[in-house]
Amino acid sequence: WLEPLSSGASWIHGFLVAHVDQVMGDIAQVVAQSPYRHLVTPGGKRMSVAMTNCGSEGWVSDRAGYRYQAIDPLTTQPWPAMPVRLLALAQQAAADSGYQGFAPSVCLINHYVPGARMGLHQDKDESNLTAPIVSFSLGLPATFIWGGWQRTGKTQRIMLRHGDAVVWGGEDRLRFHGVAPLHEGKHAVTGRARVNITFRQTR
Ligand code: MD3
Ligand code: FE
Repeated sequence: WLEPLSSGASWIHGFLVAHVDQVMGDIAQVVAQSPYRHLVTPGGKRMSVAMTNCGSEGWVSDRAGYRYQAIDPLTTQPWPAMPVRLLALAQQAAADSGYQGFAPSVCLINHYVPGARMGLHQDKDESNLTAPIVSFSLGLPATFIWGGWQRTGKTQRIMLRHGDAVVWGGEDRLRFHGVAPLHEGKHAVTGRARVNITFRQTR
């Protein structure tokens, strides 16, 4: 079911449940071609979350900064294409939340093991900040933290579970957000891990 979180954000509980095998298969194909890797922040810190991408561009970070680029720096080849069924699911989640015509070029895949976390940040590397971001969660549950438009201030927490989709657009697109350290656990589908997929339209 669809739960509005704010004026521009919706949480679709269990959106992926009927599609988990397909989505896990699509992710396995991407990871076989462009493996998960721990990126380094511009400040030189290794991120605890491992990442890869599919689509015509991917998000990368290194000492030079954060950016989107068409070539995977690890393989020096283009990122794997976005699987058509994954794209269709992302567009369905966006449309269900009131965002028609969502055309993501990027699918960023985040892999968390227990202890991995994502500090409070804004997603603002996209030149188009009017398109929403669609996120899919698989495997172990995680505490997602969302705040306001400044780093300091009140935050709210929701537990994102296996199969959930969240769509962030409108005024909520630039909220600060992060993920608390993943708790120890074992999930029937992902094992000792959480996978989060975000779909982004950069232009
Ligand atoms: C709220 N990922 O990759 S997804 C990220 O669970 C990221 O891996 C988290 O934040 C994860 O940048 C959260 C949910 C999400 C994604 C983008 C947002 C929430 C958002 C952009 C604006 C506001
Ligand atoms: Fe983010």
